Amino acid sequence: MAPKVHLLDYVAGNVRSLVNAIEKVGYEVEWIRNPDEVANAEKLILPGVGHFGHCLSQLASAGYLPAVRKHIDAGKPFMSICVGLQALFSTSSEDPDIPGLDLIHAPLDRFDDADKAVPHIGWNSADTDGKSLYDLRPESKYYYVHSYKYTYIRGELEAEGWHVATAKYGGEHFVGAVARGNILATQFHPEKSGVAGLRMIRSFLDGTGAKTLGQPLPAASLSSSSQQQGLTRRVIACLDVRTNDQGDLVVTKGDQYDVREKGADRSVRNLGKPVEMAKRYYEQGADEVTFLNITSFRDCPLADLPMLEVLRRTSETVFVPLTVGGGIRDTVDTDGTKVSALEIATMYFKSGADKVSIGSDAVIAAEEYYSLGRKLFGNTAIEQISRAYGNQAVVVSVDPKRVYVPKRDATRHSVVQTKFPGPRGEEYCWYACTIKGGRETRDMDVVELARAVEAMGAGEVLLNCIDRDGTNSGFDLELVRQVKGAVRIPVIASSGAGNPAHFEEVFAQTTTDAALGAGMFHRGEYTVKQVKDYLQEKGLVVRQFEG
Ligand code: 1PR
Repeated sequence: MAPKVHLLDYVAGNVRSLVNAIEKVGYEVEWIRNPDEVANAEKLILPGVGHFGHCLSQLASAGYLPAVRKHIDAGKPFMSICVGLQALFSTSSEDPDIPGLDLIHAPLDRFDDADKAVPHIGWNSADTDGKSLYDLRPESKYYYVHSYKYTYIRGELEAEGWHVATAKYGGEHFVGAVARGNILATQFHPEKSGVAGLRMIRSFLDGTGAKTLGQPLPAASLSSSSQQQGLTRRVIACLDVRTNDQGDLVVTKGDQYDVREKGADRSVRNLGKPVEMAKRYYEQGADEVTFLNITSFRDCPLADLPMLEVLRRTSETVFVPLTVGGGIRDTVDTDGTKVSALEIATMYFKSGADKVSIGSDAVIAAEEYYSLGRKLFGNTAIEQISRAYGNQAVVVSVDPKRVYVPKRDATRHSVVQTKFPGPRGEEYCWYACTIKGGRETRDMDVVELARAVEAMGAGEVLLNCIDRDGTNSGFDLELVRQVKGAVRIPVIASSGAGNPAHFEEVFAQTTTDAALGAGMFHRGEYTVKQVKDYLQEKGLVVRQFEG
């Protein structure tokens, strides 16, 4: 029988990937569902879900805090992740009235978003300054997603006996992991950090990490490290999924959102099976995998069990973040039961998703937001899901289309002066939001939408472009610049990637936070690794797959 590790079940969360990672390294998870059971645990893990106040108030109100302290004081192995690391501090400016565990007598604050996107999302280093810390390696990268942090001041935590791993984001140097005695806490998600993260989890569970804590790393491992420090350029593989005419769930890919073959039969293009393709892209080094259920608006998502199964199976073998989109909105099930967007998102999270992506419903919510004088009532899907799972768990997928105008003031919308004039030579365009996979165009531009969803608590924008989708002609840089100029949350450039140089171009010529490709990967024209190699040759920092 596999050895056991106990996980604290204090809030319904997206912890399936953590369970999968623990099982992958050969351990069995046993849940702790009330404070009395903490005493049964030898090794205890506190997963971090939601925000600081939510995590700590849930722990406190369920009566867990004394039991957790007792476990730690008894010297038994204890690991906490993400907001779980933050819980060790005294307070956070995120929820100033809620006290932390105060094992580290210091307050957390928010990243400065004046010069960079916040949340900090992506793969970054965990630099241990040449010392052993639970098998963290100088050449490896780890997946972070957070807005609050503790600024690293050399020697300060060390004076209290902590061993520290750090990372840099923009000009800020922050704490990525801490360890002391029986305690290990990571700001990044080891369960989402590929092989590097699994290695760390194993070293916690088998006890080697605690034994070797603070020992000097072998000189060879330091000198062999060619990896540059800092946040890497994030490359995402996207799988548009739908049922084909034979009823099978397939990965498809459109040209300007038309996914049917151009020949006489007009069947849905079938490019492969979602679970296998996701695994292939993970092994090529994809930093994230996104599934978009592109015909969800026709079906009730609750009846859409195959997509949940795709997530369950993918999350068993793919240890990078998984996003799922399609049909996330308040809805009515086939039997007449009302189901909220939050309940649908919860089903996806429980099946292994780390983020959900909202398309059509975000546009409708933004229209209401403006019609009600930019007031929020807490009832939109974005607000509800981000409150429960954190902003970083909510992506808004935008499907804009160019609308050309002859002059800057010919419309009330935010325009760009374009290098690619319209059919009548128009030099300006604005980007109109669409819903239902581009089938309906609304009187809302991308700037309005992006600002509204940021106000509602979205953590990221997945910026597609119907004009460029499937064209292999490169990303729409004008669109990316316009949206990046409008919001502080990260933006993922999407649509049009046809070769590795297009990725380099969008990273070099815009401030995009990530770039996404679909067709060029599905058709086998290039691998994700080829994109990464190309970016690396051009001097950009990337993460390569660790086998
Ligand atoms: O509106 O919340 O139900 O979500 C539906 C989701 O499905 C939205 O995120 C929407 O973007 C997506 N979607 C709907 N119809 C289509 C379609 O193609 N007919 N696909 C569709 C969106 C665009 C990207 C694509 C990039 C890169 N696909 O996901 O992967 O354009 O492609 P490329 O690199 O080959 O150019 P809701």
